[in-house]
Amino acid sequence: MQQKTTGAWYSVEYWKFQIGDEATDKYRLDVDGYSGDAPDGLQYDSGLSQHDGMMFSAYDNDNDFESAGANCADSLKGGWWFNVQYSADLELPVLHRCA
Ligand SMILES: [Ca+2]
Ligand SMILES: [Ca+2]
Repeated sequence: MQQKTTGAWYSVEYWKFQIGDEATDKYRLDVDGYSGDAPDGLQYDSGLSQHDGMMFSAYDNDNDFESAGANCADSLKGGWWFNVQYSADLELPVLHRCA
């Protein structure tokens, strides 16, 4: 990935990157391992920003863990393996409010 402000390139490699099926697993993300010079945005922490193990959410398919009922994919205008209130992406450490 390329950082917008500096133009510098960074990379990340996972030794496991697996997506579950739609019918029974809602495209659940399973990543393991990490190496590279970009932040590990998918396994950022073990709490609210953890994407590993999450199901995929879209604007019309709320599979996140946000308990108040908000749909992270709808409020943030994009599909992702959202967790609870905050969400990291591959360009971490930017954190987004979900609801
Ligand atoms: Ca995993
Ligand atoms: Ca939700």
